[in-house]
Amino acid sequence: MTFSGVMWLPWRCAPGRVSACAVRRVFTSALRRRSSCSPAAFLPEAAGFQGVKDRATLHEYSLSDSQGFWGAVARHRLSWIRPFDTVQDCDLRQGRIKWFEGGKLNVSVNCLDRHVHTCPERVALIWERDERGSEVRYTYRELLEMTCRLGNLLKRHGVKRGDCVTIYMPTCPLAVASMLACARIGAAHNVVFAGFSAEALAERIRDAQSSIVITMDQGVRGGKVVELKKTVDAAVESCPMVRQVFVGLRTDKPVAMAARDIPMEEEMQKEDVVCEPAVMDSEDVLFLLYTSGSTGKPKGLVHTQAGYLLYAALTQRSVFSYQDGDVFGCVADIGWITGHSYTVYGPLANGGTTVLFDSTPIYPDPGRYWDMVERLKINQFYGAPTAIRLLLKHGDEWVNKYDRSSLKTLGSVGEPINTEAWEWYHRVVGEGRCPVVDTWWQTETGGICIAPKPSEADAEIIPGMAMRPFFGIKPVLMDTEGKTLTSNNTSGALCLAQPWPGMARSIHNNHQRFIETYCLPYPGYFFTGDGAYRSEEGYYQITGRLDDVINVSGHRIGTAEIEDVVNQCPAVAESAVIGYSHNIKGQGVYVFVVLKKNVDVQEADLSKQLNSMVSKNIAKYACPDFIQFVQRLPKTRSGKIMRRVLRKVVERDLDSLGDLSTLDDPAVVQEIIQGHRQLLSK
Ligand code: 7RM
Repeated sequence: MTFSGVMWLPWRCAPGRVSACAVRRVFTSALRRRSSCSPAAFLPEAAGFQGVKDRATLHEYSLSDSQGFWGAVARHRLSWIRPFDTVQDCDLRQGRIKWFEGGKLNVSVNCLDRHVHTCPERVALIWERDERGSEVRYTYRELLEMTCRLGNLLKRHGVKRGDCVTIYMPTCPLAVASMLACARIGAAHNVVFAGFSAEALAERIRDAQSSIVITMDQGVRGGKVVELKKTVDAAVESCPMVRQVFVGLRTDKPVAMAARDIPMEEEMQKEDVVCEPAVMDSEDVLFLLYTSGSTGKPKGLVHTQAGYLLYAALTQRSVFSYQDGDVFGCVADIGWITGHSYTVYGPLANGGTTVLFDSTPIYPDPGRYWDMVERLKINQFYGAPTAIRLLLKHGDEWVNKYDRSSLKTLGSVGEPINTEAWEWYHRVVGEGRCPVVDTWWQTETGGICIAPKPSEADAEIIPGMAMRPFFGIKPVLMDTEGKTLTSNNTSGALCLAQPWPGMARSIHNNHQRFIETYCLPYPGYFFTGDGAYRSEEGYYQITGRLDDVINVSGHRIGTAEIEDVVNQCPAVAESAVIGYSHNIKGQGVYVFVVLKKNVDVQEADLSKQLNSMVSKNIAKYACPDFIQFVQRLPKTRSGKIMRRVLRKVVERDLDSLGDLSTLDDPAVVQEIIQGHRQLLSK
């Protein structure tokens, strides 16, 4: 596919949008031709849908006959042990979400066995290790064998259907096998990003009530050793329910092994290569995945078997135009939902070849991604805007050094992609010939909900816009009163009006919080927490979070989580954390701190201490970029911190501080502005 005919069009800014007011539109050369794409090109099973002629009517059909649509797709795409009786039984008002009830299946069979039957020697995984040029390939046969041995080992150590296994590992084949082994024996997994601290890991182990942890001796990332086993040791000290820790090997350095620790590879060798798959109900739990919300406590979102897998598989194939034989390169860590859906479950359910990227974009140099694209002949590359912005700054030569002719589609995820980064990705990385798909979705949605594709080959793609809802997705914008905004060229709170199979079912141990967070704000709709703009043409652009969640380098973090840690410091009276625009990370962390009276500390020492507290209690990425000590915070007379004022100060948007009349003492604003200027001039 080739893009040509680039032109500029005026851009109508949504209120509050910061991005450029002009945007380029990219048309394909085929624009002037009429599309010859049939819906069967997007979805072979659509051939049976009466009267469906193109993508738009297929999308309408998926909404108007949701049962017919998802029923056909589920029968066509998944291997069932027993067919389902009903397609869906959902009521968003009550937080009841059930898909494909009565159906029985096993997710690992769908991801492995059925491909082993047809093409056992096809490569399932390419592990792109930190050491450049040392990639390792695993066929479907080998991955199934590893999964079965591990499944048997877990069973031998008492793991049962319904148990939850915590996985604290880097992105590697053993981690994928661990996820699939859980699925095989009917246990749920809880993958915790291996960059999280011992405290954060412990909190997630306890909340998930996990008695088993799987980890590695050490990780290797960017040439540096990451002490995974040591971190697990520290974490399980405060997790009395942990019975066993399975330890895989990555480096040669021996690590201390206690009585509860089990050397994984050694023990796996003793196990049988056949492991009977558990017969699971569609709505049994497949995994928990913790994500940040607007309170200090992360929430364990619950995803179930059939609907999740179906949605991940369908979106992976159609949003990226993935075809059999392609090499899919999603560089997300398996600790995030993107790694779950587009490194593991989507590609494997489709019998694809998926890359496990276990390094950084700039190790050993900023050519790493493109060197990998050349070496592994990657056809679809899926990454985060923060990395694209970083590489853009390093210059085109790092890209041009390598042959990227294998690339067909480029994807972006995790945060808004600014026009400059989009253009560079499209023009330099993709040589202007690969569609760039800006994909919007969340841990909660399970898979991509809004993306430029699938669409007719000649359909336009607008830079920095997710644009089109996926099949079965009905976005609506709401005003502050909770009324639906029906016109175009409008902004509002983004809700999804119909349930879809990939959506999260609950928050672990707290269904009430699930209902309150997602179902109650706009009764009858799923509230995403994001704001969006709908253009004149009806395309969607995500404008950012509406709650106190910020996005640092594509990592979601609640400001309240950081505040909770900062407030634990004995010298701190109170604090407020604000996200501000950062030209590489997307957002940076800015902390306002009020000290207790009569404490005698050096601000510089305290800053260091607060930094290490955040790193120890959460993760390095959550560390403050700026800490400003203030006498007091701007508060309303009822005592609420006016974050809006703090946000305006750090964004240096002093002309629009807004109504300050409800402030208890408006003089505080000048104090804060002064302090902010001083901090920046240091
Ligand atoms: C997949 C993932 C979800 C939040 C979401 C948004 C933001 C994600 C985009 C985006 C603008 C995008 N899951 N977000 N994708 N914002 N454009 N294409 O990131 O649960 O970790 O984060 O990320 O705010 O609500 S997540």
